[in-house]
Amino acid sequence: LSDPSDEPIRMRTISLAGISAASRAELLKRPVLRSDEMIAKVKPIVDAVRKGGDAALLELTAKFDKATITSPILRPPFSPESMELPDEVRAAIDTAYANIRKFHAAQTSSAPLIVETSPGVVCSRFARPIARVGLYVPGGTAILPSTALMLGVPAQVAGCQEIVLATPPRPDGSISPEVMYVAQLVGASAILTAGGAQAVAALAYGTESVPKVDKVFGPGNQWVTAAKMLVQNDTDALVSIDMPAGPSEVLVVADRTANPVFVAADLLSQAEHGVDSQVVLASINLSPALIEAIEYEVDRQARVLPRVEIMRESIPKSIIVHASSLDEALEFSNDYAPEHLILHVERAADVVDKVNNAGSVFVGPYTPESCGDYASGTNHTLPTNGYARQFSGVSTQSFQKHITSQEITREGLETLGPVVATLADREGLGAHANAVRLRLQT
Ligand code: HSO
Ligand code: ZN
Repeated sequence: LSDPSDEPIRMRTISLAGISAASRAELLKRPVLRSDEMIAKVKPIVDAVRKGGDAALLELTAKFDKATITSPILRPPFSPESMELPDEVRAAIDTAYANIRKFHAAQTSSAPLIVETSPGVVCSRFARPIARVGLYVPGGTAILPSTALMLGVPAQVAGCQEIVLATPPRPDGSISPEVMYVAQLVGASAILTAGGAQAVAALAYGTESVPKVDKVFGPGNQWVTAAKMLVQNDTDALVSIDMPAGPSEVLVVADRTANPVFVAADLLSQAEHGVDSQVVLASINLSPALIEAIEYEVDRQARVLPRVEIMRESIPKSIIVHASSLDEALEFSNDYAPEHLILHVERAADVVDKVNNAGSVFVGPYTPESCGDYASGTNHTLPTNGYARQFSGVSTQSFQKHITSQEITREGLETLGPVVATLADREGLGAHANAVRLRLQT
């Protein structure tokens, strides 16, 4: 038997030249998420928490997270010992927090939009925070204080009153000090020490101790995603979700100016997230020598990385797609609609104009995706699975809703009223017409 560590860690290569429509469509697909099957699997868990409240939640936490806790909720002030961190980690979190806050604060539109559509008819639109939000921060193979920042900062900036941060406990029942520190920075009003579908259910319905929220945010495994989809469809829960999240992805577009070391590093930084992570390299006429240099670098860098075993699975499922022009590569990228798009091309900033579908774009050789993942200011909660065609990443607006309002003067109604009455009559809705005519008769 051959030693798996002797196998090169390589991507598959496919050329777009002369490709059939069916094969091209195949390339654009992600591994299917069997959402209906997963929803059926999570339903008993969601129902158990809904009916059994805290007791069911604690039982499921003991079963899935192997943690015995007495209460699922922590309230501030959180103890300083629970967030003890090395100075440099704390300083790094502080800098990331400041940058993310700066970018998300700039997204708020505090001034209402006011338009006089015709004389005496004034329409306006203004934002209000969603009162109660639940932020899911995954546990599992990595602790993710960065996700706590990406969800907590816009919630704080938007002015949400109740911010419940949910994350699975460690076996001793505690939460990592990094996540505790972020919870305190973003002003979380409660920490729910639970994970998986059970945490989503507790947030959606509330329990004796867990506050019910109005919207659930955050990435998670298939269980979490399925539970979010399930509760979103239950009118009893009256809850919405940010977006259907799937495995993380990146598409890198590279031309002859690309640095193979940087390209490989960017591909691997996404491939290390999980065995189902999607990594695509779209090559624009790259020479065989440059392709070989990238492949060599992928293998060389992966071997010495701590999560090499994950990359041994995700990289062979990933693809190098050969395009013969910048336009062909961008057309492919727009059809794929990647969560992250990295442009390792000449005059990369000019290419951004051609991007129509992507969660977030990383422009030029010195812009690794890692910066957006952690600290530049943009949000890393982004649409995956091709949903970048119709979804935006999480932003401050995701934590707000917009209300419209109007005020019409007597004179305004004199001009607009007959228009409304005519349309109401056409729809056979006499009471609507009356609401106008009775006023104009006085
Ligand atoms: N790339 C991930 C976000 C993340 N990266 C968290 C590091 N930590 C989702 O797109
Ligand atoms: Zn990442």
